[in-house]
Amino acid sequence: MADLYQPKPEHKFTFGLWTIGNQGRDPFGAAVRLPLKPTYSVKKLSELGAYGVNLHDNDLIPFDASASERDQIVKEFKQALNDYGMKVPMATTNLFYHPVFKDGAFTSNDPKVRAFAIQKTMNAIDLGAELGATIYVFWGGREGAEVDAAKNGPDTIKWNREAMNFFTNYVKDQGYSMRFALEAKPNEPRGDLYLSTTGHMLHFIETLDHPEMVGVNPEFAHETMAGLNFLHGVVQAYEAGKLFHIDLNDQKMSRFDQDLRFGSENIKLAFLLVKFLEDTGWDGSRHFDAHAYRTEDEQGVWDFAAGCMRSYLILKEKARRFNEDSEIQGMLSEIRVRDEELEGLMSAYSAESAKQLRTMDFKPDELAKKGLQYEKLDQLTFEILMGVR
Ligand code: GLT
Ligand code: MN
Ligand code: MN
Repeated sequence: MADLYQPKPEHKFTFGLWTIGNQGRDPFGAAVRLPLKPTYSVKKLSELGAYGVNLHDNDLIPFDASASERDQIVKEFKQALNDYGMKVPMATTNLFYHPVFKDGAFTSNDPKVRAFAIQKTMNAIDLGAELGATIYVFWGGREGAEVDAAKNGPDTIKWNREAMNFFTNYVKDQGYSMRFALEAKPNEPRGDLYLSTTGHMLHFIETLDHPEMVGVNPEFAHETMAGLNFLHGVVQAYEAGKLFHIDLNDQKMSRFDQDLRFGSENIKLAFLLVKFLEDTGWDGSRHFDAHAYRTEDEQGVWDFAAGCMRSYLILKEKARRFNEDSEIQGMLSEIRVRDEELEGLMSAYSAESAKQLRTMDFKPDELAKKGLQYEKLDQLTFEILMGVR
């Protein structure tokens, strides 16, 4: 029997160059691993069964590279993509590392810094388009504050909006087929970040010139840091037609951004997420935005990458079992009660439906007596996950 859990390109697993390239630096300690050459990462990830890699401009091209150095690097990288059959479905801009962005990029108080951020992003969009990326992520790592008195709050929203409008129009002008995915985070590296959750982003998008070009890139760790249920954010984005990309990883609640291996902490939520993506036929990348523990050497990095993909496939197989479990499905059809007549009345207001609803006797005390069997459903879910079912 073929190994069900062997990742293949058709599964659309992707990694950021910055994820496997993470050298294990943290605020208290230096790098523990050597940098990886992007072309080498492409080769290694393709051997593990990945579909592609995603990148920031500076994951590939050093900040201060000359035009000819840039062209040479891009040429070699494209050759590696071609040699190993790997794609670059998503690209993004590093607007957080260089000290010039210490007070933000698009929301810096200094118009020169904001203009430089726009210039840098146009170049990075060109790079993404050249590599074939159709999704462009915006994560505003430095768009935030420690001292709120320093900025006129509404300006930060307006500057962010103007930047997004600038880029959607730029992409249209260039004729690129590219859509944007906005990624929220509540804090870190700034004390507080603006547009801090997927929910904030979903509203912000509706205020843009071309909202149809812009969706979200929810990240498991970031919503969890905010104390939120990641699945709920993903579901809301999906229902709004705004789930353009997804950052899979794991995270303990109320901690710094841990970016843990997918499935390593909250197994049940990871399962429900995989089940949701698979049940809805998500056809985008399964992108892992995580990194190996600081304890690891290079082999540990590849163990980490293989683990993310294998865990996803294991959870996908569990989702199949859940969907084919007749006891569970029987319970679900009882739990998810349907009533065509009532649902018709509630689905749209009319004077007539209001009148009818007013005259009905719902017997709330009777309704309240019904047990819902969620204890049993949750136990059966656990048993599926533990492999005893
Ligand atoms: C950075 C951040 C991630 C973002 C990446 C895209 S960079 O590693 O922690 O969550 O998705 O800018
Ligand atoms: Mn992310
Ligand atoms: Mn993160």
